[in-house]
Amino acid sequence: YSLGTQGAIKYAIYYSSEFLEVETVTVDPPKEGEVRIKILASGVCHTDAYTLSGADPEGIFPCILGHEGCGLVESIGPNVTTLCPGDLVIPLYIPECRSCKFCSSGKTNLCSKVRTTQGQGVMPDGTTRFRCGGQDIYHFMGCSTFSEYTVLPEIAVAKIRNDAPVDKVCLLGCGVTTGYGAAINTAKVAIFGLGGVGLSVIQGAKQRNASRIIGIDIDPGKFTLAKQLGATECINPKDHDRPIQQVLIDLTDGGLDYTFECIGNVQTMRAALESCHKGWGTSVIIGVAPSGHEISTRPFQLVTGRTWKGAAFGGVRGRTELPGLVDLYMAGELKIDEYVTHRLALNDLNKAFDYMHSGESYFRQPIA
Ligand code: NAD
Ligand code: AHE
Ligand code: ZN
Repeated sequence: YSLGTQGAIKYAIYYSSEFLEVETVTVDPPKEGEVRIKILASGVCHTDAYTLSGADPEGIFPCILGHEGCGLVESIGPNVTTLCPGDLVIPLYIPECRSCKFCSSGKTNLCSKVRTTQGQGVMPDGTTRFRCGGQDIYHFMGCSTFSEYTVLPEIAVAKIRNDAPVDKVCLLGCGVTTGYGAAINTAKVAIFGLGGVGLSVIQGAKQRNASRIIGIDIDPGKFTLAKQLGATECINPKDHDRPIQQVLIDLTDGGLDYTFECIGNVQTMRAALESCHKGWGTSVIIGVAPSGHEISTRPFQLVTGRTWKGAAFGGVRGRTELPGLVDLYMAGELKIDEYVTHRLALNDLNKAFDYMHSGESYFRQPIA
């Protein structure tokens, strides 16, 4: 490929009606404050499947899906000061502008600088950088990593060390960071759902010295790796004839300090809240529930001191904190290799979704 910045033709993939198709897409050069990235590897996340299903109110088509990638900066637009061609980077669906109300608050990672246009599938100037057959193609979650090239605002790109293996650290672009970052220093925790996100909560809890880490899943095939990564015990709700919250309350002398819902099911969200200890237990919603589904519980659960909250991207500020997570991985303190089950070429992307849906894939499939 020509790596010049003058509108080179790049190959990419975009969603068209019912399945993903590989198409030749023109990826425009980066404009002011933007960078063009050569994507080297990308994972497949359930949130891609959620949007592909048509259930995401923010799904705009045709678009290029993918938001869990890693690649090299290929070219930079005017006034980009923090990135250079050749930098190894991870695209961020939650940017970090360091100046908006949210970034300045120090209370959240939910930067608002480009959130409106990102949700509309376009760059901050309101236009798209992708075209195919004369038609505009939309961006997805500001990342569109199922493409050999993509364009992002500088504020939505985390620069990482150049010796990191791209087919592993791409998973820090979403699932691993989401779980690992959400864990906090606490004693007794339970994790509902032992996919890539839940397993990463387990790793985070272990690293923060949780005394008891209980993994919950209806698929006992998930228990071996969960224990290897730090779960002290695993429970299959199907093995019990009582609601899982009752099982957990009895097992933990009144309930957990923290619970994490990593499934995306409003029933297990309720169970996770109600498994918390009276007076101080906190439940964190991480799973993305289908559009239109709503959570409920008896208000008494909150009156009696439980807290219900949620987290996106593990509360992690990407530009500041992702380089440190890459260092942890390189030092062997954060496991990622264990999550990789398949390596597929971009042309086989539909197979990656099939593996994910069938459960054949434990976690995500980097697309080399
Ligand atoms: P996954 O499908 O790999 O894992 C989910 C696990 O839940 C599976 O092991 C499954 O067997 C188990 N499960 C299903 N129903 C269950 C039930 N009733 N009780 C117990 N276990 C049950 O998914 P994942 O990749 O780990 O992602 C989990 C969720 O997190 C998804 O909804 C995804 O969209 C969401 N997500 C959220 C964020 C965020 O920033 N908040 C980021 C990434 C992913
Ligand atoms: N558009 C969806 C929202 C889905 C959602 O909650 N996304 C998470 C990341 S999931 C990654 O796999 C997120 O970052 N949310 C914060 C934000 O600002 O979008 C819907 O249902 O409307
Ligand atoms: Zn994701």
